[in-house]
Formats: sequence, structure tokens, C-alpha cells
Amino acid sequence: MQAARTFNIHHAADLQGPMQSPSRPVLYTHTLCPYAQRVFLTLLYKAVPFELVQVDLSDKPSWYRAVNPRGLVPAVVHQGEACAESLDLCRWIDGAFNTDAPLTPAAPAARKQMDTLLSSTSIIVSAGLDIVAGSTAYQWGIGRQPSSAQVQRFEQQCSQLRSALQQHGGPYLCGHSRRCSLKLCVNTVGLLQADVALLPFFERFRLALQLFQDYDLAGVQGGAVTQWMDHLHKQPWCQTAAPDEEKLAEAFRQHKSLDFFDYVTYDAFKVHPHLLGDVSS
Ligand SMILES: N[C@@H](CCC(=O)N[C@@H](CS)C(=O)NCC(=O)O)C(=O)O
Repeated sequence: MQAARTFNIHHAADLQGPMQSPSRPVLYTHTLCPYAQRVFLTLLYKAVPFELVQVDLSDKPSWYRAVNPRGLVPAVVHQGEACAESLDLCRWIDGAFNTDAPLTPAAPAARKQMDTLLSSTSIIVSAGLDIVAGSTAYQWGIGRQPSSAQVQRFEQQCSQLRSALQQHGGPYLCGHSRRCSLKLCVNTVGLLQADVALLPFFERFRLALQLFQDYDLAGVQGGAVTQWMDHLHKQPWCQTAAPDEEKLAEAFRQHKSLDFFDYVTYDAFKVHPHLLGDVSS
């Protein structure tokens, strides 16, 4: 089951300039980019109607610099304002749209814990990129034979995720749905920005490590990380945003890199065939 379709798909190559959309935000993306997937997930979870513009990152139209002068995806334009940087975008979208589905906990303690985890995101991601690169010298490359230091560093970061899951009992990184002790209120702390920020990267790490290093993430930290991922993958918004695993594996085997689509024209819908069909069925 996937999320109800709340977006239309466009290709940047078919447009003469930035997309005009008076009422709906426009997400400029490449659906294989894990940073952009964070924003895609946020919009889907919050059921925000939007326009999705797929940009060929190896052949960007010249007008794209007017949207994001750095030329990167994701970027979102809404009512004349353009924003970039995935974590900033997730925070902004969370505050600006459908506040009935918050990705930020109301309780100060949970919020602090989530912010701490979010501030470690780049260290966690870089440890993942490093183990996946293994013996190659290239950071987004996929290699074999990681050093014991690479493995240790990655597993240390996984233990941070396990602690976050254990502290609240999961299944999300900073909490779960529960009734307060007097059963007078339901305190829902579900999916949060921290889950959204990390899931796209762990999807790629898990697959690349399994394919190239025979390294099973399920064996790390008592399976805590893969249990978290498996729970998220049952949710409709995750199913819509996630790449088809077999097709992504084929692309990884062919290109031996996590960001090959930055350098070669690659039809991202090959790994997201479901986006071209009726996503609500
Ligand atoms: N820090 C940025 C990173 C975004 C990023 O690196 N995007 C890559 C694709 S995964 C990109 O746009 N690459 C195109 C290029 O480097 O020209 C964010 O979090 O949004």
C-alpha cells in the first residue's frame, strides 16, 4: 500500500524555466538522491499537494541556477520563496504545512533528543558512506573490504540509533504512540524528522553492504537498526518514496557508486516504476 498521490510529476528538461505553481510548492528533485528523498518523504507524510520536478543532475538546465544557485537538489519553491538544504527544508515544511501531522515532538525532552540526533546526522551519514566505500578512495563509491576502523566507526553510530530506539521503546527513533499513565490522554510521538533524515541513507547502506561486502546490517546492534527500517517500510509514504530494491541493486552493480546519477543521465523512474503508475493502488 502506497501513499495517496498528492503530486504531479514533471521533467525539468521539458520546462523552459522554473515551474510556475501559484498555490502548490514545487519540489526539484532527483528521486535517487537520498537528501531529496528526505523532503519527498516529509511532503508525503504530511499529505501536502505538490509538484515534483525531476532534474537530470548530469545535465541540468541552465535555468536551474535561478532556483538553487548551488545547482543541487533538493530545492523547494513556494509562493516566490526558494529554499534548499534538505534538513532545513524538512523543518520548514513541517512548520508550514499540515501541522496536524507534526514531525517535531511537542514535549521539550523528546524535542531535545531529536535535535541532538539531527545534529549528529552528518557524522552518522559520513560513517555509513565510509564503510560502503571500503577500500575505494572515493567517498560515494561502493567498495569491498572495509577496514576494521571503518566498521567500528559505523557500528558506533548504529549504537546511537539503538540507544534512541531503546530509550522510548521504538518503533521510531525518538518515540512511539502511547497512552499516558492516567489513560486520560494519548501522547503520540511517532515518525519524526530524525527518522526521515536517516532512513534514505540507511536504505542505501544496507543494500550496498549486503551486495558488495556480504555485511548484513541485521547482525548489527541486535538487529535494532533493521527492525526500525522494516517498521518504516511498512508505512505507505515510505513505500512511495523508496526505490525498488532489486532495480537499485542492478544500478549499484553497474555503477559501483551511490551517486552515479550525478554523473550519468539515469532515468530515476527505472528504480521508482511505481511512481509512474497509480500510487494509491
Ligand atoms: N547538503 C545538501 C546536499 C544535497 C546534494 O548533495 N545533492 C546532490 C544529489 S544527492 C546534488 O544535487 N548533486 C548535483 C551536483 O553536485 O551538481 C542537502 O542536504 O540538501
